[in-house]
Amino acid sequence: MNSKKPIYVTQPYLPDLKEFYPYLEAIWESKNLTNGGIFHQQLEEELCRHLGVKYISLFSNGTIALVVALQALGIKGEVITTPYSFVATTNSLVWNGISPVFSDIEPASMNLDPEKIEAAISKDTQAILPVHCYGSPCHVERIQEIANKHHLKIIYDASHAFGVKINGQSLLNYGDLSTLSFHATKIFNTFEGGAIISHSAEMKRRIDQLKNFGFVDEVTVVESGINGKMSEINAAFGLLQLKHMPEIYAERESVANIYNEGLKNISGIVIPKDNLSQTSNHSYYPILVDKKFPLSRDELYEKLKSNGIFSRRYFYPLISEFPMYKNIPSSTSSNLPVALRIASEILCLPIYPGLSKDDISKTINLLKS
Ligand code: T4K
Repeated sequence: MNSKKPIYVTQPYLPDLKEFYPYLEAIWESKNLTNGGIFHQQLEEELCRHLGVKYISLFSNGTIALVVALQALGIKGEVITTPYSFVATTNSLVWNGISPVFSDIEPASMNLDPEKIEAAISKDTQAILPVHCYGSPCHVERIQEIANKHHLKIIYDASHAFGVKINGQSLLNYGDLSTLSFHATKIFNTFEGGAIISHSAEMKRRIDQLKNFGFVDEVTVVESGINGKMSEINAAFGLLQLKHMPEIYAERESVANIYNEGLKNISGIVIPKDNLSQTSNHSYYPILVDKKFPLSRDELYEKLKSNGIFSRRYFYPLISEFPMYKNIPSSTSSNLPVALRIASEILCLPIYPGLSKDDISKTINLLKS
């Protein structure tokens, strides 16, 4: 029952190593290591089918995918975004010389509150960069209405939203572009990796040029691109991982169901509604530790840690509290009261395929005792 091995917030899904050998042999045989090889092409095709999207461009990580998505749409000026995310979301703006403008989140989804976006729009605003935090869908239709009204682009940071469906289709089909992260800690991983989902062949072509230094052919470079290419070894691992997605989704769902049941009547522990949703990909298991709980969120975090359970405070501190962002006008606490409260109450519990029932019970029991 009391296993000594540490329990992390996540562990990557790794298929049997033997299953990977044939892919490695094929790479050794072809000597094609990168630059859009066969596994890269195959993974793009299979991901389009798996996710239900038209065009995907693979990247070496999710951060460079965000940086390139903003470049591809030619965004400048100001972009409205959430302070409640991993810091890469805002960093990608700054790497494009764009000024981030933080807008508050709403408590239920922990995503940008659409009703607060319009107040943040200025004459310099060119786009909105929301995050489907924990894979929980943003209010995509309302955000689209606002964007249409003010002629703004929308780029969704969908790093957590692999495989999430809404209104019978992929969540990734909303907005002008969506980006994914395939980092080791994500539900679908290629060790490191990422992607941009686009909706036209022309946009995909532009994105593919941008991630390949701006090359269109052997001797022609049409813009100042970057190197954001995914290698063959990462793409091959993605192909193998994709075969295992049914069991990955199922195992995550069963962990979430055990938590949902075990935590439902603990005073002071709030289970966000997306944890209970049939359409969640269960990429994270966030809970809120409110004032009714006998311990503060940080005390609970420490208690779990001293028992070998490494939960995480995703996302505390807010991005707007980091030194490089805390002095921008929209970072004031009066502008972000909901995000500040959620950041002070959030705790992400361990969830991953292979997490044993004993380890889940150990976590639940520590929250109950
Ligand atoms: N946008 C959003 C909304 C994101 O969440 C992220 C990434 C991005 C953009 C950028 O995408 P990438 O450029 O990363 O593709 C982790 C990840 O490094 C980061 O990818 C992720 N978000 C963020 C939410 O979490 P840390 O600093 O918490 O990672 P780390 O190394 O502490 O790992 C957490 C736990 O996972 C470890 O305690 C053990 C386990 N782990 C981790 C790694 C790396 C493993 O078992 N094996 C591993 O290889 O940031």
